[in-house]
Amino acid sequence: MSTNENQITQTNDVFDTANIIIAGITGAGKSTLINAVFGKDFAATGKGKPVTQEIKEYRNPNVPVRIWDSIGFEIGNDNSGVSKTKASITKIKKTIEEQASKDQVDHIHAIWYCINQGGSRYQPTEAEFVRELHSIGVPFIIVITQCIEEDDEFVNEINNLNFKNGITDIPVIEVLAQDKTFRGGGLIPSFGLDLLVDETMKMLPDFVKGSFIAGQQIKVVLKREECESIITKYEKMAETGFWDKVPFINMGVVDNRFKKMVKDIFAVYNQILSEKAYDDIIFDLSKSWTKGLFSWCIVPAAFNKNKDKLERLMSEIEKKGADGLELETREFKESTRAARMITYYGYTLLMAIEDVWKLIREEKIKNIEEVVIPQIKQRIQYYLSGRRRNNH
Ligand SMILES: Nc1nc2c(ncn2[C@@H]2O[C@H](COP(=O)(O)OP(=O)(O)OP(=O)(O)O)[C@@H](O)[C@H]2O)c(=O)[nH]1
Ligand SMILES: [Mg+2]
Repeated sequence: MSTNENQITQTNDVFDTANIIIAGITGAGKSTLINAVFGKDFAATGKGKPVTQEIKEYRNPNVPVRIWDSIGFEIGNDNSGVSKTKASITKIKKTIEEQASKDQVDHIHAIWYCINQGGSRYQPTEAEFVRELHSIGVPFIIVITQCIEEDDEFVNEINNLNFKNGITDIPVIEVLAQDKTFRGGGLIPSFGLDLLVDETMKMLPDFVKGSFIAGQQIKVVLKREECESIITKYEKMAETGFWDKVPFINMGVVDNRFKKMVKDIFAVYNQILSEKAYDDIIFDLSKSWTKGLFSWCIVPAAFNKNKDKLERLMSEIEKKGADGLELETREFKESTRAARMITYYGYTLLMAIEDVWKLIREEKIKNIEEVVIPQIKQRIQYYLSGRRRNNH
């Protein structure tokens, strides 16, 4: 059991990282963007003065991505007419060169250049800056940040200036990294991050694509929402008479619809497994039966015996997002019991997949049934065992 946990930690230690430079003037929203894409607290945010004059490298032991944030980045001339643009370019170039002199996994793999939609327009000096950096050959994306609306005119302006400079291959992506609230109570929900993730994926070298997928949180959130709606769908079906009696042995064998839920969840992760692999996973999920965990569904008297354990497990899952798992009433209808089981097993599977997914490399996904599934099965056992340690 604990070997598995060690394995997962070790896998993470040897992860190649996807390395990205984020450039853009103070207040553009770089830190906000980094945190939105790679997880909260990845970079410190705050209005005002740059913290240092140098480029700052962010690492996080749990995220296989490294970010170089160009703090103190400036364009234009200073009071005495000296080009700040040049100094900024020099700093960023230096970082790229330094990294390029190291291992391939240390190279800078992409540049996100941020421009605040509400700030100044795209100026020739800025276009010049972009041209200089783009010419180094590192994949380059312009991110229009803090967008309160889609502004085609602004996008065209950028494309036109770039075109004049002979650049036709820089994607321009409009993003609102964080919901924007207004004093009157209005709210614009964040948008565009999924597009930024997609565009970046297209441009990254293959060997760090897996790290980037694992590190970014956007598609994970999208995947989770999709899986939750799948679980809810099956839960609703169960509640409205999906089974005419609560199945008390292997649910997948009893009812193909349960297997279909498992298949649907894996499909969200772009995985189609062999029938045997689904059966194995369902068998593992059903092991909680033999431990008496769900025997109360059939024998209500067993409810009292297992109530504490069940409540603990259910509240654990509730924290992860499942709703309405109250165990107050002892007079569940069979359909309600079936629905609770669906939710419980659905979330157990989802949590196990998520744990493993964020730590695996792309080449391992290619070997899903031999390498990934055993790890997922071990995580299922871990969650079903009810012996959760507070180590993360
Ligand atoms: N609601 C909302 N606020 C944002 C967004 N992006 C930036 N902000 C706000 O704009 C301010 C500046 O954002 P930062 O992310 O700190 O900007 P930065 O580019 O990292 O700035 P420096 O670190 O000074 O270079 C902060 O108050 C953020 O909360 C966004 O997508 N949505
Ligand atoms: Mg910042």
